[in-house]
Amino acid sequence: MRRIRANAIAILTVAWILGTFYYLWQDSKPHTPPSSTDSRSRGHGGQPKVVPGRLEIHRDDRTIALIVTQPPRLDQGQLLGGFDEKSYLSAKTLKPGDDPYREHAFNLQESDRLGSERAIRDTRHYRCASMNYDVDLPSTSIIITFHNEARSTLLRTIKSVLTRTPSSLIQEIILIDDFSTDPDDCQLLSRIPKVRCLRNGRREGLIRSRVRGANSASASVLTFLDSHCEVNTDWLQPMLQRVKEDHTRVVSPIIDVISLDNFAYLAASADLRGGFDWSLHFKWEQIPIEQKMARSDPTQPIRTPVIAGGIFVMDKSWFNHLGQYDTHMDIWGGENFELSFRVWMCGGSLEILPCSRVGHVFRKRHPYDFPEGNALTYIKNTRRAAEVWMDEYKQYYYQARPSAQGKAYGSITDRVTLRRKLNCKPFRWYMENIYPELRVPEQEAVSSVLRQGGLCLESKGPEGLGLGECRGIGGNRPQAQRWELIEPLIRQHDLCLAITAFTAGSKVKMEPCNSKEPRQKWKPKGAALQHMVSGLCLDSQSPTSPPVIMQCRPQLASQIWEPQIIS
Ligand code: LR7
Ligand code: MN
Repeated sequence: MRRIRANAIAILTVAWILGTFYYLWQDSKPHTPPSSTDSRSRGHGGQPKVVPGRLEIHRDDRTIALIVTQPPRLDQGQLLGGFDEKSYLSAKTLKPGDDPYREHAFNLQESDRLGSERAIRDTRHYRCASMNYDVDLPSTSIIITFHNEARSTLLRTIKSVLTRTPSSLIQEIILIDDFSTDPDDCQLLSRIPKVRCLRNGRREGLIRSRVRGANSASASVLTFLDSHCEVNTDWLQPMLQRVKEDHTRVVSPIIDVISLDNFAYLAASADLRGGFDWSLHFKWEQIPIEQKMARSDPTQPIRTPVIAGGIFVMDKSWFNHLGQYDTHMDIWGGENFELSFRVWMCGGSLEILPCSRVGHVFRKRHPYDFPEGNALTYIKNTRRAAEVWMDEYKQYYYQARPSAQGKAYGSITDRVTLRRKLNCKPFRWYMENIYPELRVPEQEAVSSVLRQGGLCLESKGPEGLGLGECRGIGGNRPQAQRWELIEPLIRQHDLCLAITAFTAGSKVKMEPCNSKEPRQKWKPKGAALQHMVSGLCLDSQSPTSPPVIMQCRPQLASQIWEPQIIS
């Protein structure tokens, strides 16, 4: 009896101990997150998504789900390898009494004070935080070109990338030192794991530097950054996702503002896109109102006519297929128009992704020299873009920037050949479909006579044309000798000068105006008038027979037409 009691007590004790252990074990076991209230931890298959480098703490009290995602605490040694951050930064500091803006056109003292890393506000729309991205996004080569960048801004750019990007997405960071004064600015940074440094043997400018970086990149996707940026939370995934889905998309983030005075990180408006005026001056502009109304989802991409140029992601083979950049552009400027026109006109698209945010220090002046001068370089680069891509619309560029006329811009044969080879659409298509908001300037009709020696071009009969003795003076000219020159048309009332065939010797006659009719398109070529499509020039032949088109010989008296403006 006693034995039985003792056994029972022993069994109960063991059961109690086991029960206690089971209870404690249950409590410490990780709980699965609830399925109904939160989707951010879910992948496509409904399984909880494993986000690399992220710690998720889930507390499930059956009614609410609290999920806290924290940036990974990265070990500095692991992050920076053999790179000695302190000595890199302290080797160059502002001397007391020095102007902190002099060298970099931003407040160097403030930048240095911030150090290599800092917390910044997540400036995205709150809905962006619950976006899902593929777990198998491609990795990317990040290309940063710089000329005499401040060490603190350059290092902050790199560290923000390393700390705010899942490391599996970074194939490498390629720095191109565009012949900065101190090679160590770049060289020392190559001790950081994944960072490579290429130094130019002479100053090339950002365009050729980026091409060099792209050529040495080993990933299938390229990511370009300026050398004074700070990337924000999840900046890269939205861009890689869009490019992965369609390799012809070229995507950029919303570019936040880092104050050049106090380095405050400020959110930029999410309603802007890239635009320009006819002088090829880049500007941010409001999304057209109809598009704004149609945007029900603030995380949707924004189509943009042009990109700012410095911060974008592009598939590497698409970049190569489209002809990289125009490497005859120097130092700075214009390449963003050239790339943007090319992408749109040759079958791709440009977008700004609101869920991607990158801060950039905007400056008011260039802190570096332009070997050929700032203005001449900008004119050369934009003139190349206009000559290759803008077709007849380039006249508005020249109208807005008269000083560009006659300035050297080198040979564009290669780029014109590229455009033909890629079978790109005309600029008119770009104007009508991508940037219809850009208005062409009001054409003021200029009335003039077209004089050749003592004779003037005049209309004769319903369609005929010939030369007649110049009659009348000032505004008092006969109607038959009064021409309105509205490029590309040469007009008299509603009739226009047109060729009859595209071959040399063809007659020229008058017919109802239509600015899209190729037979009616003319442009001045020196003192001659050239038919735009055939390339032949208006030739008076002889005073008695009607004018024809002939091989251009602008010195030839029968091809010289002096316009004299009449009131
Ligand atoms: O000779 C040079 N070599 C270089 O490597 C001159 C410059 N650079 C580097 C420079 O260190 C910097 O990293 O090129 C980059 C751009 O030069 P910035 O920062 O002096 O000029 P920016 O910020 O005004 O440049 C904007 O316009 C340029 C036109 O050529 C480029 O497209 C830049 O990439 C572009 N920057 C951005 O789009 C960031 C957002 C600013 C805006 C709008
Ligand atoms: Mn910049």
